[in-house]
Amino acid sequence: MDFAAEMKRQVARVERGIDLHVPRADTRPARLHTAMRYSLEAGGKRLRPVLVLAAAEMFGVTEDAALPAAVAVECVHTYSLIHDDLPCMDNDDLRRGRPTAHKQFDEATALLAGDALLTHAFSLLAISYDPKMANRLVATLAAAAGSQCLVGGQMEDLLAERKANATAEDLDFIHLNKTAAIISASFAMGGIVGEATDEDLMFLHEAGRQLGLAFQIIDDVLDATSDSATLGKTAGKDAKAGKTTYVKVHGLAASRRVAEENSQRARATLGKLGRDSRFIEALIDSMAARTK
Ligand code: GRG
Repeated sequence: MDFAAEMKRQVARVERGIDLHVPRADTRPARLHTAMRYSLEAGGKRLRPVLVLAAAEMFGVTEDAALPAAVAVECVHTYSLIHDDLPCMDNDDLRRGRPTAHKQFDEATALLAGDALLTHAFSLLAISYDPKMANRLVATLAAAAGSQCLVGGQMEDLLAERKANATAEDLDFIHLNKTAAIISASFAMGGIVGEATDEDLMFLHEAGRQLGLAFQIIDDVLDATSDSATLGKTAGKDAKAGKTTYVKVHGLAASRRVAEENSQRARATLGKLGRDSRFIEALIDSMAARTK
């Protein structure tokens, strides 16, 4: 398998899906829809939607049945980035190599664009699948995006910034909820579209948690070792903000080791499905070796 070619194909599918399933920029109010598309179309690695498509393909879904689910996940992810960049949160001005949404437009427009992307994700699931499948997809994505996962992880992250003695356990909680939950939901949503068994969904969730942890640890390593031009977002922010990161708590070498261990665990968990997981395994390797 040619991993680079396959990744390119999957990313192109995601981008076509975004174009197809998100209102056009000139839909009234055009400023809002332009802002939604501005952030969505800025690129990014498209990891989460590609995981949805690739997981669905493992279960025999080769046509575009999983595309609305993939776009829904990317809408939720993009909303979280827009809100995270706002002055009341991380106050950042660079994202995906472009000015952040509130810099390009204004704070109120960025806030509304994030709100609208979040809502659109669930609308897309509800209208694109039969009621039973839609229900399972909505429940899975809502759980991962809600107060006990993404939003809760973000809350704990903000709280940890204010306390001097955030622990390794606090950090694991933040990583598992802020980052790994949506990655885990991406795998599971692909499995749901592919009508995976409950046992297989459990393996998909588990592999997603393991990949999510590895991904966030690498993110911490890159923040400490790379530069803004390469990352397309501000580098060195964590140390500057005195943030408790994996690198701060465990050091660079141990962080890299734990990331590698979690990547290997994710590959082993996927192996339990007994399906062709070569593309996803190569994707896991490429995420472990990524430079942005
Ligand atoms: C505001 C509810 C709310 C949540 C914000 C996503 C997030 C939570 C914060 C962004 C900052 C951050 C380091 C989050 C951890 C997850 C992460 C590494 C996000 C960036 O994902 P990538 O690298 O981004 O896949 P691209 O742009 O490539 O899609």
